[in-house]
Amino acid sequence: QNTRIRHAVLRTKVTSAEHAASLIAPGSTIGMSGFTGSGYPKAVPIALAARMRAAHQSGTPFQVSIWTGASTGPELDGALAAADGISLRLPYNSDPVARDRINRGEMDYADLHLSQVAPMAWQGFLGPLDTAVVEVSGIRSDGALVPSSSVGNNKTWLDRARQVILEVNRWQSPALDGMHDIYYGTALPPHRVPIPILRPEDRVGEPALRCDPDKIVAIVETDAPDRNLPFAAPDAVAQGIAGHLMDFLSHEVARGRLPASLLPIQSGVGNVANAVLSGLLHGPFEGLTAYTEVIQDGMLDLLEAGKLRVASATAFSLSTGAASRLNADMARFRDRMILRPQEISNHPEVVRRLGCIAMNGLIEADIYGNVNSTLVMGSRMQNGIGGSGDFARNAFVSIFMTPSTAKDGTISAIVPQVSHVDHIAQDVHVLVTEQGLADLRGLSPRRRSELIIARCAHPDYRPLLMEYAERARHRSLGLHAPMIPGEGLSWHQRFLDHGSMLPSSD
Ligand code: 0RQ
Repeated sequence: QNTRIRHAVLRTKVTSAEHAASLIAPGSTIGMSGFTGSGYPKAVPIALAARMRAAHQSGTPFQVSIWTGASTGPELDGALAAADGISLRLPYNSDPVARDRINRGEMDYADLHLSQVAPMAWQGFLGPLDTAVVEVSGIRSDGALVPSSSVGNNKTWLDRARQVILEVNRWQSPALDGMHDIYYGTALPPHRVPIPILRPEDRVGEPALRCDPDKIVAIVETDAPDRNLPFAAPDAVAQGIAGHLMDFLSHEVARGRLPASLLPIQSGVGNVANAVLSGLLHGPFEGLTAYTEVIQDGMLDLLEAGKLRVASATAFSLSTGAASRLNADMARFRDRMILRPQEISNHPEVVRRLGCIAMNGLIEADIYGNVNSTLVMGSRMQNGIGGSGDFARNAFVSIFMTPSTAKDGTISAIVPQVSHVDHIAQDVHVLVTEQGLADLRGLSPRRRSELIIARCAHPDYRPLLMEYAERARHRSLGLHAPMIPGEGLSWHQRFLDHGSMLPSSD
């Protein structure tokens, strides 16, 4: 008795990963599940990569376009990129093998706002979607699909694809059933209506995904964990950033600009984000809520401690330990967590209505507060813009945070001019490093630059920035946002030429 596949006809479609992969044609476009290493297919992409390698050995080209939710795992992006099997990838990637290929110019990559991918697919200009390959945790007797540890763009892939391949992963907790909220009310203009989410806990859709059983051409059973990364305890720099942020939030509450339970938080992943969440764990705020992209270890801790009332997201992004803790206790957490499609978890309308406190990382910021989140030295893709733009533009308070230097101090995260802009100064309300916090709201560019240099820059770079700003004040064409065009990117050039943004002492 297969307890995960409870639909009799669909049970007859269970097959091997190799057979499922053989149904995918070269040159096709595939919508895969997966978001921040959760809920991505783990068997079919590997079998597809093997087919590609065999084809390449016999001199036959075999590449496909891959659309996902966000980052996946080595079994998907890693395997397909290593097989030179991806012609175009969208919308977000953190896989090192795929990243190298993107930066060597061997693979096209379209870096899109995560909330816009599904609407763009519906608009049609991305082209037709041939196949959906989606991991689910089970199939109900009526054929509805119970999502797994991420929802991402799965609803759209299942609706749009000509054929559907499912992976049913037994590793995922059966108690996930009932946690998700799949909203089917989206439409293209002129038929759009308001998204009826008024609070982070609102459920406005259905717990499972609809899919026409006739479109399902293969079902592969798996039993494999998500790409759960080991947990690194926050370092001193991350704790410093978290400390400044906690002071800022307390100050805002004291001034009556934020309620005592704050507003729904959105927080990225990684060392700094985890330190902030652990700051909240030990901080004074109670009855918190999250309207965010991912539920990471720190959020789970906050839920367990009763500090976080409810968390809405589109995916989990957990360490191995936290994933087993959650899987063992899913039924207890289920009512306080909601996973939604990413066009809803990141929807600008909802983010603006709820008044999220957005907290995102960055690569570099300039002295006026423009932020580069994606391109190292203006050209080397790190990951992608992800959901940072969805949240930053629409947040109640948009906070960007970073260590003040990178690569052992040879790079300043605060530069005269960013080498690429993802977030314009208007979308950056607060900038924070371990050095301090700059509240930029309502300030003119010149005042912003004074504050950013004084509060956020590393002491090794602060005098250089002050000196640049001073010279710009004398040589600039206009004095609204003083700049010296030929010098703005000279720090990046110095790093590329000499391996450091610091001027050499000889
Ligand atoms: O490199 O991996 O080689 O060590 O960039 O940097 O400091 O570990 O910080 O993990 O928070 O990532 C912007 C990339 C920051 C991330 C970014 C190098 C640094 C290191 C990572 P290594 P850190 P983080 C919410 C919204 C866009 C997506 C987003 C990101 C690596 O936050 O992808 O916000 N953001 N989504 O050494 C050269 C610089 C550098 C630099 C850092 N100035 N120059 N290298 N690095 N600054 C996401 C969710 O909710 C899921």
